[in-house]
Parts: sequence; C-alpha cells; structure tokens
Amino acid sequence: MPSRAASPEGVPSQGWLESDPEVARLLDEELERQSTTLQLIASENFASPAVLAAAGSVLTNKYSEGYPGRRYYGGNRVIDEVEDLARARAMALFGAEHANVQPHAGASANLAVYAALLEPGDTVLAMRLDQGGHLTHGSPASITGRLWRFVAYGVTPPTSSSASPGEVIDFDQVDALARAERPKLIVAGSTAYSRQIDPKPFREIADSVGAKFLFDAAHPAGLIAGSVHPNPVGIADVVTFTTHKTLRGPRGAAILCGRELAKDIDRAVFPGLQGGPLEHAIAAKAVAFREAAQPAFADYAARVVENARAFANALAEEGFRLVSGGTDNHMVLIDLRPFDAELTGKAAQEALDRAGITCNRNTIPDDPRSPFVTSGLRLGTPAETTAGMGPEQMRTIAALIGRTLRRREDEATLRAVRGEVRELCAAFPPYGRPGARAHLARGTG
Ligand code: DSN
Repeated sequence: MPSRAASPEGVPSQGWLESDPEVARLLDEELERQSTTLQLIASENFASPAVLAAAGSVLTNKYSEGYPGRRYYGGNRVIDEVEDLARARAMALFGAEHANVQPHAGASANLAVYAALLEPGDTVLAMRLDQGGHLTHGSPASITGRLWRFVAYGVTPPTSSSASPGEVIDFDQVDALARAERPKLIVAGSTAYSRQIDPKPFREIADSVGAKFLFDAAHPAGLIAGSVHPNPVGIADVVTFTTHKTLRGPRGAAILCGRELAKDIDRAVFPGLQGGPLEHAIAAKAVAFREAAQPAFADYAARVVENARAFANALAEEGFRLVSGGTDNHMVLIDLRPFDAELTGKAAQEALDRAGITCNRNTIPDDPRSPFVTSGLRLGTPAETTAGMGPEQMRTIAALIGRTLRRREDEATLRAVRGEVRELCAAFPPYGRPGARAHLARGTG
C-alpha cells in the first residue's frame, strides 16, 4: 500500500488511488519533491486544493465537442453550465467581450489565433526565441515557423549605465520592421523577459501598418488579473494566456477577444485544432478565475513582484548579472558569465537540482551558447510566494544559489545546502503540513 503520510488534507484525489499503488507512490513522491525542494521555475505554481479537486473530477468522463448550447453529443446540460461559468468568469476577470476556455495549452491557443487571423505564408512580427520570445512565436522548430513567415524583433543591446541598462524591447526595431515587412499580425509577449510589457506602443505600431495585434499573456496573466501589470484586453485584438503560471490555476490556456472575432476564434479552436474539450480542466479554470478575482489575489500578485525584486537585488550581490538590470515581473533572468565564465546554464541547473533548488537554464539575449547549454538561468517567484515566502527568504535563497554554484564540485556543500533548503521548505509547506488543513484555502472566500 502506498504511504499516505505525505498527503495533506485538501489534495483529495490521492487517497482514491489504493487500486494503483505504483501511480499512488509516484504522486506521493512528487508531492514530497514539491514540498521539500524550492520551486523556482517562473512558469510553475502551486494550484489550490479546489483547483486540484475540479481537475480530478468526474467531468473528465464527458465528451462535449462544440460549445455551450451547440454540442455534438447528448448529456451536456451540466457541462454547458460549467463552460459558461468559466467563460463568464474569464470575461469578468479581464474585462473581455468574449472568452474561449478550451485551449489545452498556450501553444494551441497561439496556434488557434494564427489559424483564425492568417492565411498560410502570411507575415507575422514577433519576439525572437533567443531574445525572450516563445517557440510558438515563429521558431523554426515549431510548426508556427513553418506555416507562417515570421520576422523577429529583439531587445536593445546592454549598456554600462545602471539608470538605463538596455535589454528591453527595441520598439524602434519593431516599428522599422513593421514598416518594412507589413506584417498581418504583430505579437507581443515572451517567455523569458523580466520587464513589464506595455501593450500601447505595439497597438500604435500595428495600427500604423494595418496589422492585427496579439498579446500573449501566458506569463503575466496573474499579474494582469491582480492589477500589477497593465491589462492588454481592449488594446490588443486578441489576448492568449495560460492558466497555470502566475494565474495559479490548472494546466491549460484561454483566449480573449472582442465580439467581432469571437466566431473566428471559436471555429479555429474547435473544430480547427482540437476535438473534445477537457471539461475537468475547464471547471478547474473556472475555480482559478474566481480565486484570481478575490482581493487576496491582488495582494499575492504584488508580493510575487516584490519578491522578484528582492531576489534580483540579492542575486546581483552574489555576482550574477541581471539581464535588463532587474525585474518588474515574476522572474529574474541572470547571466552566469560574470559570476564564472566557465559555468554554463546547464551545469548550474544540474548543480542546483542536486541541492534541491529547481530552476531552468535559459538563453540570454545574444547568447553564444546553444539553447541546450545556455549562459543563463531563469528564476521565478510565483510558486514560493504562494507557499508564503517573502523577501527575507528570497535573500536566503540567493545566498544558497551563490554558495552552491561557487562550490558546485563539492558534494559536502551540496548536501549542506540541500539540508538548509529542506528546513526552509518545511517552514513554508505549499499544501500545509501532512495531516493539517491545507493553509491554501486562499482566495476561496
Ligand atoms: N514552458 C513555458 C515556460 O516555461 O515559459 C512556456 O511554454
């Protein structure tokens, strides 16, 4: 029988797995890993027990191709209510006229927008992958880069001025490329960019060349919902976002747009790209949208950014170079080379993993190393802020990272750091102490 010792109250599905001890054991082990190591991947979070309950519900049994009121199979009375609730909550949260909550992931949400707004071969202007953009912003490794003609903008070069350190979106370049290439669509949004993205200059440039404007809010969605970052809804023609990053919901995505594009977007998602929607995930999205509408969530979003700033300052003191000189969102991108010219992102990630610090290697702008090796690390605060950590813990973690990477060949150092990480995590358990009521009744009031 699997051990239930690690299962806190409020993580309901795990107790039902007695029939499959192998999977039950793996879930217990993953809960243990998440609870005893530091989760610093900028795109991850700890979903609430209510989100987990909806995601693990009987809604997974139902087929519901189509949309509320227009389904291809019978038996969708309840499902229609679930999806309508999720759509209404998403629209209310972001102030949008229309929401499609069916995309399984951010990648399929972006693909659906391209399919709705473009013909194959059309030109799109988006951020280059190695400057902070996402695979679905036209990387040659993604189907998006094969179906459409992407032209890429990047960030300005770094400077030696601390007041204006550079490595921010180069709007002169966006403007010049838009005029030269006449794209049909301009995409804003990134996966490794630590600054706030203002949608207005993109809108102005898009208007000046008659392009549509997509804002990919996969990363900052929770910061937007918490009113810490500007809301692109009503400025961009379409906004895509994932529900599991700063928004702290289940794995998945959604698309927001005005009424005039609603039919095209819906048709592109289903039947264009997807079959049956994942209604259990949609119910969990509805729960997350409600949680994100509570005043406590705005407080959470503000703390995510405050923690990222404290973390960035402390990492700079350890000798790492902050790409763009700092952060105003939930992530810090560091250049490892000034700390240690020999240290790659890959080696750093692996050493930190052994010390119980989970993060990901990342290219930095104009990185001389490959995306598999990299010269940078991306570190994020959404998950550990959910667990209750604050600036003091961020400074402790930065010191642990510096110590680990300075003495990465020394097993005794890695073991000592691992012990300190375990103690720190024990003081901030993401799902409460085993047997105790999960302290994450957050945002349910
Ligand atoms: N994998 C996501 C991230 O970590 O940013 C993007 O798809």
